[in-house]
Amino acid sequence: MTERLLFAERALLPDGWSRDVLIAIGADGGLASVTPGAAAGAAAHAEGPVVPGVPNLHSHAFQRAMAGLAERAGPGDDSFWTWREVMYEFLRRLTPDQAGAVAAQLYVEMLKAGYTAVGEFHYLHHAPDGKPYGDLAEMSRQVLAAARRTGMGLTHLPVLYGFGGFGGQAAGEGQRRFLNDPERFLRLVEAVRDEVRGDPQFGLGIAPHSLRAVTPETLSAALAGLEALETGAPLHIHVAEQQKEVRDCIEWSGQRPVEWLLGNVDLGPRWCLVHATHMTEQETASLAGSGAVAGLCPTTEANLGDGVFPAPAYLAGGGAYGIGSDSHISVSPIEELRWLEYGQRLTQRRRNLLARGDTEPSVGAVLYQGALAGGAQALGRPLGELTPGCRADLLVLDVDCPALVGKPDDRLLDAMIFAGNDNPVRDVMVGGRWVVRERHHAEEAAVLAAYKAALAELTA
Ligand code: NGQ
Ligand code: ZN
Repeated sequence: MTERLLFAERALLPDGWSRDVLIAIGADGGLASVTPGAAAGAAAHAEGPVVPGVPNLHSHAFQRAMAGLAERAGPGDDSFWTWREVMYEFLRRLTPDQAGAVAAQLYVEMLKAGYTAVGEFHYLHHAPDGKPYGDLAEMSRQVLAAARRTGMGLTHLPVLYGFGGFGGQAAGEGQRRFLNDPERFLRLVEAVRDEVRGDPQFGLGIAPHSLRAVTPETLSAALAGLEALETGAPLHIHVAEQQKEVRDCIEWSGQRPVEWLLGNVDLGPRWCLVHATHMTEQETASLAGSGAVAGLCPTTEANLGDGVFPAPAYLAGGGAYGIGSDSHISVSPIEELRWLEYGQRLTQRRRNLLARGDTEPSVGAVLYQGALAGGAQALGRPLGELTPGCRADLLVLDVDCPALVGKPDDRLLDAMIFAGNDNPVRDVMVGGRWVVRERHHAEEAAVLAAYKAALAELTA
């Protein structure tokens, strides 16, 4: 087997920082061996500390192009729900080629920021009038092509979206591009499965959009149909993000959204509950114990005025979590992790809330390692660890980044997350391939030119 070798003077392994680590990369883009205390021999030298790349577990790629367009006060009170109207308006014209150009631009930005895999929660399926494209998977293929072009690892999560509110309410005009019944939805999933099958850069799962957008019947049909296509695939859903959503769910079912899921689906490690912002103590403890991942998107949750996730109780209960950039008003794992802790500091008026004083006092280490483990679980691919069998997805940090200068190994993650706004990521490898070198992506100029052309068309 052809192997390539990388030597890192410092590398973050599952049990902490190690010295003189020899990393062998297999021809399949996976890690063949990881050996601390080794000699460099003929291996290429990493120019700085090496850490695993971060999985981004929640993305709506097209929203990158509308970031910044919903920050003006409307005539009445602005909210998540008025933001959503701006988003629907933005989708009146977006074409498949434009969506592909936006996704490629986003993925270049993500890679440069240190995200090496993404979960694409994909609901923009049809033409503006709601008619399916000639190829049902047209929009999905745009996203897959953007990932291939940029070298991003991707778990595609086609979204089941059938209704406009709890209890099977009719969808509105702004939602026409998203709608499928379970039968057509499963045909789309099958088409995507056929395209990604056997490629270790890709994974496949499904995402019932929210309890607002499905009924218990369509949810069951999709879950049953998926099992026939792809056993054990990840399952994602938006849940309990807004208080109005919680009230509407109670009115419909007598239960809160997370409570409903706990009682009505087999909530275990395959599930990723995105946001899960509004939970009682009981829901928080039960979700933490279920083995499911909480998909946290702190910058989007702040931007949309969602609320603050009960992270201390959830982590104390052993809950798994990962991070997502969701609406892409920020594309930075550092900013997501920083705000996960800062939301707690601001509301509780204390510090270092997400560290574990007894076992891991470093807030940065808890946040980063947690996001790696939960992100990998939610994306259903072997990610997030510098361990044989995992993908060779890694970042080389820049030793000249002022925030990192002079910091001992056990403070590096703290400094990276809490001590600056310069991007500390120098080089990025995904699936054994360097996609960012010295802060540049080989395709960045061409991808940006296509993005500019797409936005010029959109705003013309
Ligand atoms: C979405 N985004 O599907 O893009 C949602 C908003 C909705 C976030 N929840 C729309 N952040 O939930 O209906
Ligand atoms: Zn979302």
